[in-house]
Amino acid sequence: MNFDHILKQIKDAGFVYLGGFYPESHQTLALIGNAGPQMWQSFTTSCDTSSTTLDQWTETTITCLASTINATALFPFDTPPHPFLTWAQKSGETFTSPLGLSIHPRYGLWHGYRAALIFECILDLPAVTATKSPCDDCVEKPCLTKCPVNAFSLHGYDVPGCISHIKSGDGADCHELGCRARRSCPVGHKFHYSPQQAEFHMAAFVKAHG
Ligand code: B12
Ligand code: SF4
Ligand code: SF4
Repeated sequence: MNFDHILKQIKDAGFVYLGGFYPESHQTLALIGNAGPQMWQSFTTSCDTSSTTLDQWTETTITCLASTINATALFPFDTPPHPFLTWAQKSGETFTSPLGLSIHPRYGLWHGYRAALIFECILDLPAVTATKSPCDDCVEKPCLTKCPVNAFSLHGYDVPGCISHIKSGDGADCHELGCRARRSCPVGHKFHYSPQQAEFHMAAFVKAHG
């Protein structure tokens, strides 16, 4: 099957291609996810978001997509977790940012993985977008200084500190517009999540880990 045809099916379903590689000599793995408003629009217009979670919608939508292109889908919310960020690094399409999140040369930190599609054949994957990380030329690294509670440090990511800030009155900014450290990154500005999408992800994060 031609990969351009697969890319079109991925796009028509509201997702973007985020990189790929060959895990075995007869296998292709393609990462797909959200960047830009399309996935959020598809999700919010195609189901009742008060009774269907984003993960439920993702599983239904991508399982259907996978069956039309002869792929098997693995999800970031499967347990135990698949190493999506290690796969992202292997693809060469994205890089590890100082925050731990992956950074894409075009979308910046504003992308998430929704599935890995496994094909039992070798497909001609698109060439990688860039060979070096945007972080290499970012002298000031604002992402490391803009968190109001210094949740990102050499000791890793302070999840309880982050969550208690988001839940406090002072954390309304992070809660309503998304992580301030992430928003300070100059790459991929036009792909920032809308306030509705940012608040949705933050509320889900606090509910799951708070
Ligand atoms: C557990 C988990 C968390 C945990 C721990 C993260 C961690 N230290 O690894 C917690 C709850 C803290 C977390 C938080 C967030 N997460 Co999270 N998380 C996961 C999950 C479900 C599993 C990760 C895992 O254990 N993998 C197994 C290990 C063995 O493999 P690996 O992932 O390849 O290992 C790499 C990571 O651990 C990474 N890493 C190391 N330190 C950190 C720190 C952070 C903050 C992150 C995100 C990664 C990271 O380095 C390893 C080598 O590359 C993944 C989905 C997935 N299946 O990958 C999402 C995932 C990593 N999370 C993601 C996101 C977006 C977030 C949040 C931004 C959520 C939000 N608010 O929207 C926050 C980050 C902070 C913030 N202030 O907003 C995205 C990252 C997308 C991207 N562009 O990189 C993922 C891939 C989910 C997705 N659907 O895209 N997350
Ligand atoms: S602010 Fe700079 S160092 Fe931080 S993620 Fe963005 S480009 Fe990378
Ligand atoms: S959400 Fe807010 S408190 Fe949490 S890491 Fe980001 S900037 Fe810091």
